[in-house]
This record gives sequence, C-alpha cells and structure tokens, in this order.
Amino acid sequence: MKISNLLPRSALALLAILAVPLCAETFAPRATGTAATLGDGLAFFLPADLPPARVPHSFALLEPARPGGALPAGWRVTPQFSFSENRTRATIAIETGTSLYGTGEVTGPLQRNGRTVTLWNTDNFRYEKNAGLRLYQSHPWVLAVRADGSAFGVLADTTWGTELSLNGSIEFSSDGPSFPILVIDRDSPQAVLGELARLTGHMPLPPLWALGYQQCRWSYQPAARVREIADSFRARQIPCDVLWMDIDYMDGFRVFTFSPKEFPDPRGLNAYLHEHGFKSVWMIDPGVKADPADATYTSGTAADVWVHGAFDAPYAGDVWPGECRFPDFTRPETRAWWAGLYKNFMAAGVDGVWNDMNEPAVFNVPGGTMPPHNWHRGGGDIAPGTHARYHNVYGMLMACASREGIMAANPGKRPFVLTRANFLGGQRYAATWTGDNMSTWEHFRMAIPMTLNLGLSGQPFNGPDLGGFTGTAEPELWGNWVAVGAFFPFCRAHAEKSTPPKEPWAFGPEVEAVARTALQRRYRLLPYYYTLFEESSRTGQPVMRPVFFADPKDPALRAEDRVFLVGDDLLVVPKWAAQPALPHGNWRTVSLVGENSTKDKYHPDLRIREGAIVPLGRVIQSTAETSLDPLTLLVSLDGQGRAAGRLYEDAGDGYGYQKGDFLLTTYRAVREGRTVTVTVDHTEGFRPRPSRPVVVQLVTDSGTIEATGRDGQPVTLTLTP
Ligand code: NBV
Repeated sequence: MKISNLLPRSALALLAILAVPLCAETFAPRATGTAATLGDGLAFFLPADLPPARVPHSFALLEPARPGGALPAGWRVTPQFSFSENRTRATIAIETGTSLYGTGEVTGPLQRNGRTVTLWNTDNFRYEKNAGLRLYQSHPWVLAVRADGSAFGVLADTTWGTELSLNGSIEFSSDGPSFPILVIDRDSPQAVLGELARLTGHMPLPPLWALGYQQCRWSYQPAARVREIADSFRARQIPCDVLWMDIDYMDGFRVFTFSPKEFPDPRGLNAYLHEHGFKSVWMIDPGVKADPADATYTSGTAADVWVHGAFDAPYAGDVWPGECRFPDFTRPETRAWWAGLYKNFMAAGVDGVWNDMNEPAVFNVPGGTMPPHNWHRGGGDIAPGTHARYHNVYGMLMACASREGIMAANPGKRPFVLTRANFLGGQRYAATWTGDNMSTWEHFRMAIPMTLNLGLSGQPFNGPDLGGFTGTAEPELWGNWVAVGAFFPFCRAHAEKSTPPKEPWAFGPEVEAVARTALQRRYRLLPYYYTLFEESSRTGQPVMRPVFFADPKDPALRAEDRVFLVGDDLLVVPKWAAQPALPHGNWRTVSLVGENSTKDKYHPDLRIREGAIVPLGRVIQSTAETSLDPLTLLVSLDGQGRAAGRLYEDAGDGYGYQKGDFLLTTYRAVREGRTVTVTVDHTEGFRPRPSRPVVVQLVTDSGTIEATGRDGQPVTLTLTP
C-alpha cells in the first residue's frame, strides 16, 4: 500500500505545500538530466531530479513530450536549472538584440524585456492588485526574436505559481517542484507560433457570428431592457451580432437558473433576439450556491463533485450567491457532470456561454481565491494535488467542461465560450477578454499590446472590454476606443454596474456616428476577418499582429505597439500614434464606408499592403444577413504590378467545412501595360462558388479605380496614363 493511502488528504496537502521548503538549500545549480530533441528545431529539457517517467501530466501540451535522441550539434538555446530561496528555477540566456514577447495576459508594453510578471490567475479589478503584474490568466511562455529575425520560444511546463523575469535573461522561478522546459527554435517568430499551436492546440474555428460586434453590460435587466437594446441597434442601424446577459439574469446568482421575476421566459427572449438577427451569450460562474433547494447544488453534492478543504470536507467560500461550493474540475466525473448541466440551459435558446470568476475568485479570503492547501482529487491523467498546484488551470478546465457540455447540447453548432481565467493552450476551449479594465486612455492604449501579446502566447481570439469596464467613459475616449476596437479580434463593449450607459448612442450624436462608421468598417471587413480566423485555426498565427511581423529583421519595428496589423495585409494606425514605426513599402490608405481617415479625428488610418487583395462584404446589420453580394476585392499592386489575396467562406456555423463544404479562393491581380486583370488563381474546398457580382477596387497612389464583373470570371481595369 502506498503511504499516501494511509495519510488523510489534508495532511498530504500540507506535505505537498512543504515539499519544496523541506529540501531547501541555498543557490544550487541542478544538473540537466535530460536534453533531448523532440523533432526538428524542438528540444526538451529536464533537471536531473526529474526523470522523464515522473514528468506530470501537461495541461499545455496536446500530447506528452516524448524525448528522442541527442540534441543536434550547434543547438543554441539551453536552460540552466537551479534551486534557491525555496524556488525551482530555469534560466535561459539571451543574445544582445533579442526582443522578448508573449508571457500571456500582461499590462505594459508589447516588448517585454526588463519586465517581470507573476503567473498566478488573479481576479484583478482595475488591474490594481500587485500593480497589474498578475492578471486572470497564466502563460508560462516567452517568444524571443533575435537581432537577425530568427526566433525561439520557451515553454515552462508547470502549472504552479511562477515568476517570469526577463531582466537580461529568461527566468522562470516556480513555487513548485522541478519542471520541464521546451524550446522551439525557428527562422521566424511566425514559425515559432505555428509550432506552439501544433504543440498546444489550435483555436477551433468559431461561428461567424462571434466575429461580429457584441454589446454587454452588467447587467441588462429585465428581459424587456434587453429587447430595447436590440431594438435600438436596429433602429439606429448600428451593426451588432450579440447581446450579453451578465449575472443578474440568474435567480439569486444561482448558476443554471433564470430569475423568475426578471427573466421569466428566457426562451422567448432568445427567440426575439434570433428573429432580430442577434445571438445571446449568458454568464455561468463556477461558484454554486450552497442551497439545498438548488438543483445544481443537490446534484453536485450527490455526485460528490466539490473541491475539498480541511478535513476532506467540501470547501465553502463566498462569491455572488453567498456561501458556495466549487466544482473540482480536475475530476473527469465533475467535468462530465458540469457538461451535463448545459443541456437544459442551452435548450432555452442560449447561443454562447461566458465563464467568469473562474480563477476562481473567492470573496473575503486572503489572496482572493481558495486556500493553496485545498485538495483536488484528479482522475485519469491528472494526479490528486493541492490547489496551489492546480489553481492556474482551474479556469481552463472549467472552460473545457463548458465547451464539452455546449457541444453535446448543440451537436450541429460550433460552440462559443468566453472565459476570464485560462492557461497556456486554453485557446483550444475558449476565447478570452482581458477582465476588468478602466475607462481611461491608459487602459485603452494598453489594450493594444495586451491583445497582441495574448496572440503571441497562442490565444488569437481575445480583446479588452471596449470602452473600458469601470469608471465613466468620456465621449471622446469611447469614440476613439470603438474606432480602434472595431479592429480587435474579439470586439465587445462592456460596462460595470454602477457606470453611466456605454452603448454607442449614449455619448451623443457625434460618437454615435463614429461608432456606426467604425462598426460598418468592421462589418465590411468580416470576410477578411473570417478568412484570418480560419487560417489561425490551422496555423496558429494571431489575427491581430504586431507590426514587426511585417519584417522581423527590422529593429525599428520591434517596440511599436500603438500601430498593429490585421493579418498581413492591413495596417491600423491610431490617430494618437505620433511618429509610429511603420513597415517598409507602400501601404496605401483605404476608405471602406466613405470615411476620410486622414482627416477624421477618431478613425484610425487603415492601410493596405502593396501586393495584397482584401475581400470585403456589404455593410450589414448582423451576420444573419448575406454579406457577399456583391463581393468586393480591394486590390493594391506591388512594384511588379501584382497582388494576391484569399477569401474563405463556409456555412458560418456547423461542421460541414470539416468535410469539404467550404470555398477558399485565391484571387490574383496582374498588370500588363495599362490593363490590370483580376482572376481566380485557385480554389480549395467543394462548396460551389455562389453566382454573384464582384466589384474590384484598385487602390492606387492617385485614387481608386473600380470595375465590376462576375465572381469566377476575369475582371479587367484600365489604368489612366
Ligand atoms: O458579473 C459581473 C462582472 C462582469 O461584468 C465582469 O466582466 C467580470 O470581469 N464580474 C467580473 C464580477 C464582478 C466584478 C467587479
């Protein structure tokens, strides 16, 4: 019999917490025990005290690492393991001129050199705790771009609380036991991210509606207010796809219930929203009210699903509903139980789910989360362990179970989950937003590098609370934020309970018009965004990209974090970005809905790369409408008179695309003499090409030339001499 079977779990928890201090030494280098290749440009390292057979389950990696033979000669990136001050460390040297990125959800600039963050998922209202150096998610991951533009990535495969310091080197210093280091070495940052996604999983293709504009508030209540908001969007002709239901729709904050007073007929509300071209997303928190009259609580108790505290009893902590129990998502049985709860819930016509407070946040306790010695029972590949060990993956496992449940409830539809807490690899299960930011210029500007760094950490589908969650948004700020925020991958405005209204029309006619134009720009670009999301779901490339992606060898672009790229072909230059570092080449300004961004005070300048073709749709009010009639192709020729670009289309939802029901068209433009011809170069997928008109808009240095034709047939334009 194992000794662990003889000890009570609470004693085991204590031992686990003490394990590191018990073997405390002052600084002690640890020999590397394993340094092996995992494939081309991929290496795996373990300190000597962690034999391969004892490597714990990886939450980040899709497959356990299988170390192969010796590292190739000339391998450049090798960690040094050490132990000091009761912390296990791995340190990786960097060459001069190396720029560091990633590190997950972080405040501060895009370039992370000289920064330290704490990887410990934290409910961090206004980013005030710990000066914003720990937030809701943890990504033990750094992307390093060398002076020559080649790049490597370092992944520390530990779920324990970790300090990640980038002061002259890359150092992971963990509260927990020794951990593996994985290194990806490639000739570009894009190739490193491609490999990261291969190892940790790709973002699954979301439904098209999730790319539209989304309006949220804590909370729109009662149901009649939600209808009013929906009606206002349509009456004012401001495009919007999704309305969000925050916690107040619940009955006394009991998850999986609807307030009988304020939301007596959720099915009716959802039907109304659907009739008007909206989808709805509803919040579900992890804390389950300890209420013997509540079905979730009684079924959870009967199924023995809760995280344990002292004396092997379910842990009790306070959140919105008062005293709560917390599902132990490390247990497969708990995840199955949780997933099952979504069947009835989704049957009310719910389209998407929002998992909040899943760090997990607990009120009125030190640290704002459950105690580190709480006990998770695990199961399957997951060993039993303390909360200190599993804290950082609590939200990820919850999102995973939610996703499973939604998929089982609606097997024909693509799931949409938004989660606040997550972990490296969590893009497999959910999109994310950057939590409780403020309606300030500082937070608005910071949202750009935050979104970029999450994208450089494997999570393409993310964005901030547009307009700022807490505080009063001045009209000029909200207008600027929606004008730039319209280009973020996840595009949702939100507002804290006590704040003045933050809908697009709440700031007067000028800002309302700004919002309309900004969102019309996004909606015209949706075919391009959808093409990028599909690409990202296969390649792991971010949707919103830092400008240095245009030329990783150019040192001048490395720190630029006001301007950003959407895909490779569009550059977004905010009004307030003074003397931005821009990539070389002729990036021509485009106007999508008649805006003049060079003169306008709000709208960022939108520029197209020379050599690009960007597909556009019509202005629509939601993705329930058909957008590609006509299809517009925005063409900007390079110096050789050539351009190319792609358009991905499918049913917008469901899984037909996995069986070939999609159409991926590569369009090409060629200039010969004064004639420019745009043709379909090649296609993939079995979806028939819709019979539709096509408008070609050739953007030149002296204006735009337009020609029309039928999609699939050559369209020619004549350049004026
Ligand atoms: O559910 C209420 C809020 C929500 O609106 C917000 O987006 C989350 O980040 N939630 C946090 C709980 C209360 C925050 C003060």
